[in-house]
Amino acid sequence: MKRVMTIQDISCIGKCSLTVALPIISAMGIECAIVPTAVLSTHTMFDGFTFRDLTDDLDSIREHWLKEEFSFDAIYTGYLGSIRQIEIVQRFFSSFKRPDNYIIVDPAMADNGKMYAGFDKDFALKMTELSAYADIILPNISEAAFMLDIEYPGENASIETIKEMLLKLSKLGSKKVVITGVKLEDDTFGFVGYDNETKSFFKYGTRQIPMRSHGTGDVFASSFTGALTRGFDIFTALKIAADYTSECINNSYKDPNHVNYAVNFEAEIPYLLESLKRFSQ
Ligand code: PXL
Repeated sequence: MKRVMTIQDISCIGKCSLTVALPIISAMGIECAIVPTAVLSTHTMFDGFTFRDLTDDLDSIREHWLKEEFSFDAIYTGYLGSIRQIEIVQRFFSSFKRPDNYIIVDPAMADNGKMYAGFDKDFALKMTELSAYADIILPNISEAAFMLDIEYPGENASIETIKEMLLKLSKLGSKKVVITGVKLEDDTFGFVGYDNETKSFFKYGTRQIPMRSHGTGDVFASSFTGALTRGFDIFTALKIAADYTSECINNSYKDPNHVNYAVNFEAEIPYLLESLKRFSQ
């Protein structure tokens, strides 16, 4: 059985980070080893959330895993709480990177041009440093702008602007760069990427649904990590993730009782599993 390590927080209520990554990756038939970086009562969009920092536990988890000689087919990082945590994550990468496994960095730190609570420019620059170790990075438009320290071009940024950002991001060192949450020319909504090895752009869109929600980046990154680990090539894995994320948003859009802080990703897990079958034929 394949095994993925994911390093991010537990938001007890919020349907993001580990409460998204663990069920999605497990449902895809992959063992999901977790490194919880913090425990929050909710994600940071609620007022008054609690935050228990687990930074001091992280190196001992890493050292124990090294001693046990655990090995991972992918390492996927999401929301990290501090610069110190990013430094520890770099040590996880050095300890567990293999020539044949993937490092996926989702620099989860901003949306709609604004950083999440508690982050600043120095944090963004440290996240930029982390991305140099990654095989694939998955920023949204806001995160890409913060990583490059440029003005946020807005959610309706043109494809030309997105491509310029991709080229700049690719210079940071990761093999593939993918900007998510992009409105494409044909009125679809999806991702645009750049392959630093073949020097080519790629993109894919699904129908636009007039709803934005929290946690969709985590749904995308988790299902992408799962599909990649299941053996799909990078572009197919990105497509599987984009289709699934779009179904989750649509499910919530149609459901008058959906919670206002995340999408119904649980209800669409059967769709995701069907999609794995469909793409493997
Ligand atoms: O979905 C990204 C995310 C993860 N973890 C925490 C968050 C957010 C987004 O707000 O607050 C704690």
